[in-house]
Amino acid sequence: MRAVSLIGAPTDVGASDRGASMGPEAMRVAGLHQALAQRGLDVVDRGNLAGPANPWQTPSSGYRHLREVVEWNQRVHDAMYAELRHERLPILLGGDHSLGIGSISAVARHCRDTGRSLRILWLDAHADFNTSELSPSGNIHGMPVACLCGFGPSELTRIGGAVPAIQPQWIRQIGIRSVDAGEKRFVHEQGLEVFDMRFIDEVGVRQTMEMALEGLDDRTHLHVSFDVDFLDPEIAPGVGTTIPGGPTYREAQLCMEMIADTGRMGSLDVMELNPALDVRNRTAVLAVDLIESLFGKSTLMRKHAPPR
Ligand SMILES: [Mn+2]
Repeated sequence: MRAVSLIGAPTDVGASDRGASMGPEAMRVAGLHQALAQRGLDVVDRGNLAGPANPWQTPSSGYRHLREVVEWNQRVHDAMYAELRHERLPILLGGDHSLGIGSISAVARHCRDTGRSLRILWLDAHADFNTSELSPSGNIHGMPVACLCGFGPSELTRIGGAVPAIQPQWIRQIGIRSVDAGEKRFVHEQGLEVFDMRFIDEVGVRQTMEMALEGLDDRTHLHVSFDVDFLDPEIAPGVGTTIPGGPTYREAQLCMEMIADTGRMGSLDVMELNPALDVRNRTAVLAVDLIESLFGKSTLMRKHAPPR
């Protein structure tokens, strides 16, 4: 797909900190549109979706701001689905990661419509596989993967028209380094494929990505859900929940370039960028740089592939 649509979802209703609502504008200020247009893509910026304000309440029955999160996700679902139907590659500019529910349920619906299989790369410091029983906080940005797999309030699990929206085997989680105890058990129980930071430390990004991308074919839709907190906080301070020990700049670039090499990416989320915590927009600039790599920008100067 050479046609790309930017969709801003300026909200932090699912987050534990305020500020991810400013993420879409920060990426625009960092030059996302121009950077993609320079890659020869047909880029349209659909502007920002509108939705309820953040009421900043405490959780009720295990969820914080459930009504608002549902409404935002419904709008994200509709917007993503519309772009996919028009054979455009949607880029969701978050916004907190709870919006992955609307985004990925739309992608899954599109795959059902078109008879494709779906592979999801979840680049994140966290597994985001909490449920209201497991989550101490009730913040729904810690729950999107569980909701997509059918574990969560029905208002959220049914957004894409099928419950569950996805199967755990379709997901590859990469860069994980912070998982709650109960969540960890649940991740194992459901058989999620997790390439955590220790795995990356031991085998390196190259082999990790080869494994995560194994088995794609020309009927596979590849969705990338990129939580900016995936990156090491040294290079990406502008996120709500920084966890040390993430991928370096070069490691992140290699991840993105290897995804680009597959030629299969059909949709993308860029989530949890928080300009209120950033330093002179550097995390947004970095996010744009990495998105360019996802679309094939590379410094490749070599004649031969490196030995295996
Ligand atoms: Mn996340």
